[in-house]
Amino acid sequence: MRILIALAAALMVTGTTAAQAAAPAALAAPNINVANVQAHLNQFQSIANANGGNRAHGRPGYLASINWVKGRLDAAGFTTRVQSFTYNGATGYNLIADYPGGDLNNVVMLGGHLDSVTSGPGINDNGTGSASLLEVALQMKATNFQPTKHVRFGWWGAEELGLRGSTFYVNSLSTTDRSRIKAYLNFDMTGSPNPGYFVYSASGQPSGSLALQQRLQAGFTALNVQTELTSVGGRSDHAAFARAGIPVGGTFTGAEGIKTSAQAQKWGGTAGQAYDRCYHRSCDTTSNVNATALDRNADVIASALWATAA
Ligand code: DPN
Ligand code: ZN
Repeated sequence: MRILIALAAALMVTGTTAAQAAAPAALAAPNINVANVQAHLNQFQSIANANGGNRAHGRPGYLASINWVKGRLDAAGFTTRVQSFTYNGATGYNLIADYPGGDLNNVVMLGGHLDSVTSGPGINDNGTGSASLLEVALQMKATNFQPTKHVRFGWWGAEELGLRGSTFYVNSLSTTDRSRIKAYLNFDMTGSPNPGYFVYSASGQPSGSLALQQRLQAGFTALNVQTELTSVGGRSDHAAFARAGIPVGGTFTGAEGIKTSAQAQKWGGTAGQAYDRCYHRSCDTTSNVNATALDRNADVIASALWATAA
């Protein structure tokens, strides 16, 4: 909603009437209801609780997570596919979900990893990105979004063991199919409890996209949130796409890094403390999520998708 309000306000400042503003506003991304994202996080927590406390590669909580997300997407009319791979003697899974329609030669892809480490349920890392992507996907259908481009989502396995699932997916594509993917947006940790608002830097990695970086920055600007650029390098699944020459972007609220006092001034939270003190620990539960950061990032995911795929 805040993005819509900002858009309407901007139009009114330039003298556009409310009636005239209705048409462009209708093309704007929906506000993502953070309560829905939190409900998905509760599901991931329940899955971990029922499966030895984690959702890690090769453990039953991982496949249960895949099956649950798949069920929600199937019910919404997505075309889903589970891609299996083997790593470390265990079967891993990627979930690929295609939104029907759009130009198959112009694919916009969004993704994040669904696996946790073995030491905990992985709710901020990366239940948050996974749940936000799921809710954005469901809202495409709920709002009957009909983008020009084809939209595909990926939930990756075994990221925590070295980007295994996303790398397997990219390697599985033909050269032609790879070239059809015009953008890949990655979301890994978007609700850190002492959050920063970081956008992947286009210059900090191979094939980082300035257009995607600026689109994500614009999403935060519309919410009146200041951002910093970050070079996430090879630390998450965008790296597999970047290495294949696909333009990438993403957002991140921080892991083990320490919030500076300048950052606490502009973002609130606690200087001198990690963005996520429970990073890769058993305490990365549903209590380890900042709802405001989760909400803002989910809205930015939607705004970037609507702008990129429309
Ligand atoms: N790769 C993330 C993890 O799963 O541990 C942490 C991370 C995400 C670091 C994004 C930097 C940027
Ligand atoms: Zn992660």
